Order: sequence, then C-alpha cells, then structure tokens
Amino acid sequence: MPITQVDRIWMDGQLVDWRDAHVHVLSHALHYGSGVFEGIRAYETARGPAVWHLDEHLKRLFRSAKLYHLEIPYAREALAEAVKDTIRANGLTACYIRPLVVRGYGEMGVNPLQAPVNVIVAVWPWGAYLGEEALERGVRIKISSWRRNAQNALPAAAKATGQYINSVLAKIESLKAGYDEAILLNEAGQITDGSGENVFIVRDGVLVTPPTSAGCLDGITRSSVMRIARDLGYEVREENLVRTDLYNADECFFTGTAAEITPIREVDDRVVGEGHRGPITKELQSVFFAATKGEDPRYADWLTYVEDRG
Ligand code: PPE
Repeated sequence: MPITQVDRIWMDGQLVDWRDAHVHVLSHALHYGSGVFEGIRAYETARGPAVWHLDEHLKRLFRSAKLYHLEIPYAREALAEAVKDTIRANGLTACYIRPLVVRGYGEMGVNPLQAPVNVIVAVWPWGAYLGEEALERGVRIKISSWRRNAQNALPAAAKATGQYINSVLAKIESLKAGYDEAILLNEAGQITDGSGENVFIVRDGVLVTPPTSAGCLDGITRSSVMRIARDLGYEVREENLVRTDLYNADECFFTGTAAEITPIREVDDRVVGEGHRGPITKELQSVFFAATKGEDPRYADWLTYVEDRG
C-alpha cells in the first residue's frame, strides 16, 4: 500500500519535516532488524481525533523493548504526548500511528548494546488494511506453507521489526497464489495468526481464538473484541485451533489495528459458513466501530482525545 505523505514526523524529540526524517544506511536496525514498533489508530469522533488504546499500545512497545534490552530514552507519558503532538501537527482527523524504536548508526556487528537508539512517531491516513470492500465482503485466505516463528526463536510476545520477515514470506506466498492474506501455523500445526492480524472463529454461537501460547501476538484488537463479545453475552474461549476448524466454522474473522474486524469468507478454497460476513461478525463490527467513534459509553476509556492536553 502506498504511503500517504503528510507534513511532519516526530523524531528523537522534535517534529521534523516529513522529507527530513532520515536515518543512515548503516543503521543497525536496517541490517539486523533490531527495532520494535507499534501500530495504533486514531479515529474521528465528535470531540476531534481520538487515539484507540494509546496506553495499551505504548505499554506493549515498552515490553517489546525490554525483551531486546533496548532502552527507550523517553517516558511512556512523553511518547503519549508525542503521538498527540504529531497528529495535531499534521491536522489529521483520523490516521494510523507508527511509533518505532530502532538501534541507530554507529556500531556494526550483531551486538546492539552500544548502538544509539532512535525513536520516531509517524502518522498518515490509512484506510481499510485489506481493502474497503473487505470489511463487508470478507477476504480469501490461504494457510501458509511457512510456519510462524517459534517462541524460542523470535518470541511473539514482542513486536520486533525483524520478526516481520516471517510475515513477509507468508504474505508474498498468499498473494502470488491469488489469495488476500495468509494464516500461519506453529510447528505443532496449530493456528497462530495472520501476517498482521489475529484470528477468531464462531462455532455454534461461541467465539474461539488461539491462546497467545500458540504463538500469536497478544493483539489489542483481539482483547477489545473478546470484551465486546462477552458484553454482548457471547461465550469466548481461548483454545488451540487447527486448519479444519476454520474450514468448518460458521464464521471466521481477523482482528487487528490495521485490519480492524475483517471477515474471512474462504480458507484454502473452502467456503466458510454462508460465504459472506456472518451475523455475529457484523454485530461485533457495529459495536466496535461505534466505540471507536466514542459513541459507546461502556468503552469511553479506550479513547484518548488528542485535543485534551496533558
Ligand atoms: N498479529 C500480528 C502478527 C500483527 O502484526 C498484528 C498487528 C496483530 C496480530 C493484531 O494486533 P493488534 O493490532 O494489537 O490488534 N499488526 C500491525 C501491523 C500491520 C502492518 O502491516 O504493518 C497493525 O495492525 O497495526
């Protein structure tokens, strides 16, 4: 997806021109993938732009950094202000937000510990991740022949830049085979997640999603959807799934910051349920999108309003 350019990027404590947000080609992270990042969205509300689960995302960023002994030279509160400042500086009403912490320029060799740390926050308008029509029609997916990175190789508990080369393999394979997206299995053959989304199925009115121990990211949209579903009275279970559980589900969908709630209508050329967005998926989407707009008081504290200073 092409990036939509805006005016300013927050870089190491300052808002700089989009064109000036450079790093050196010998930066450590470019060579070894030694960075951590987040993907966050801000939504348009009646009170101006509001960031969805800002604290949760920044907490996960710090957990990711801790795993790699990457010291972030800003407090979480300062990065929260940086996110709000960057949205304001670009005058956006809704956007995707990409905080990124990388090992920068100055050291070569795998040992990252002496390399400087650079922090950026970029924002840009980003529509529906898998296409606008996918939110309604659903996507066709393929179970990847590539396995998800093992927990003791590249831990799923961190959102590290380097581990996404695993998702890149799966994504390319699925696109070249004519599908929209891939789902990866772990070495035991259990479902983990998509290249950038968590997975849910609905079976006999019960929602099931793989546990994080299967090797999926501890998705923030995943947690929000679990909470919304329980509030709607549905049973939600975290249980291991195998590929045939997707084929035989009544409904299947992805969750993610970028993907929001995207129905899955086919898995490996098997039609899921009725072959279109199921009723429970639709119900979850409608509560989810109302909450992102600040229209559901039950989830008011999931939003941080950009215009509220401090
Ligand atoms: N699994 C993976 C592998 C993943 O990358 C994401 C987010 C999720 C699950 C869902 O997590 P959450 O966003 O907390 O609900 N993927 C981010 C990056 C996508 C990209 O292409 O870049 C995202 O959705 O922002």
